[in-house]
Amino acid sequence: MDQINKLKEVVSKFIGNDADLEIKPLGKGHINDSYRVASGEKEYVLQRINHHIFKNVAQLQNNIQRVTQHIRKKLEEQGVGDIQRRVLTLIPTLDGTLSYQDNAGDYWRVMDFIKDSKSYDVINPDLAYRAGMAFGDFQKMLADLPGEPLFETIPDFHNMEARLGTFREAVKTNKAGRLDEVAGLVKAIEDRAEEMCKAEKLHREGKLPKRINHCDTKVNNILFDNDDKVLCVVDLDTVMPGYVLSDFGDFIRTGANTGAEDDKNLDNVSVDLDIFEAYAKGYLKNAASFLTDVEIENLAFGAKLLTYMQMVRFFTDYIDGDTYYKIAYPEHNLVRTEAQFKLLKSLEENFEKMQQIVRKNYYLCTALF
Ligand code: GN1
Ligand code: MG
Repeated sequence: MDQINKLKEVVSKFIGNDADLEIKPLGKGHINDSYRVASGEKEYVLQRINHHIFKNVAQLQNNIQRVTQHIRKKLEEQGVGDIQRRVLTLIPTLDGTLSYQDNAGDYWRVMDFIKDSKSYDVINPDLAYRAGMAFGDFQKMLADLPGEPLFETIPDFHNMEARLGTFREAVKTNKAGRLDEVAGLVKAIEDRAEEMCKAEKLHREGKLPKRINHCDTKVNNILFDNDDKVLCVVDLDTVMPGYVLSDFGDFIRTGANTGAEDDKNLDNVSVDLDIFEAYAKGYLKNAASFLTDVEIENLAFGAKLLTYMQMVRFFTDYIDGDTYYKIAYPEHNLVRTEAQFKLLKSLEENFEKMQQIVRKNYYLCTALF
């Protein structure tokens, strides 16, 4: 069966048969495969869930259902209009399950497509301010999610100690025989390893809490409407307990980078402090009321940590022979590693300035309480 017919058959498990379905590839995620599906006036997103990475699809989908239903309830209570564009809606299969497994063993899900929406890979301070408010609000809305803790869809996902453990294993094994050319990067990672495990240490000492985090706050995971107002936060696969500094940091890593995540020209890559400040201001506006002093003091550190963590993850995948991230060309993971390293150095150079920006904006917010 050709691919389109295969996709049509999958869609039929969710919405029944429609001979005139239109299906097109969508987005640029590194993990799942996404498609935009049109059935008459109705539009959907179809995704093949990467179950090599998300090993328990039922629990993953259950997390997303709980999170989106809780947010929907909050929005209804606040009297917000246009709710179908303000939070994701999962479409169950005709049998009532939240995902469908095909004969090949692949897992699929369908969501409503959010109409008249767009995302950005490059933003300005005004959009960053809005995105900051949106992620602050997201954490705030989920702070009182009832029931048991969310399932960890990828165990130790943002745990730096665990990531370094995997990295050191990869270095030891040198599976793809690529280590010789990249010894400088191994040293750069080891030189910073102790500092970067600070969050895990603070957590063990009872000084840094885990809250419900998005864990993939890339700039393009926020949808805006045609007037650039935030509609909603998407890509909820990794919503799970984590440190707020890590959500803060991942946005800065992607949204406040003057270059691309995989920029080949390292001169393009540095931190944009105007975007940093705008995001911090928006985020603190909604989050300052529930954050502890230790969390505030470590937000700017989060930007360094998440950039370092991404450098370690891309580099580990390069050393392993590219088994995790989708790549567009053979050196892609190495190029990504170098680009993250360049950003990390820029964040290190600007660290004191970032600390001052966070402190100033926190002070301004709390003065209003
Ligand atoms: C992956 O596929 P995407 O772009 O949503 C990854 C993130 C990384 C990101 C790097 C489950 O996210 O953690 O930060 O690539 N997601 C997973 O661009 O590993
Ligand atoms: Mg993702």
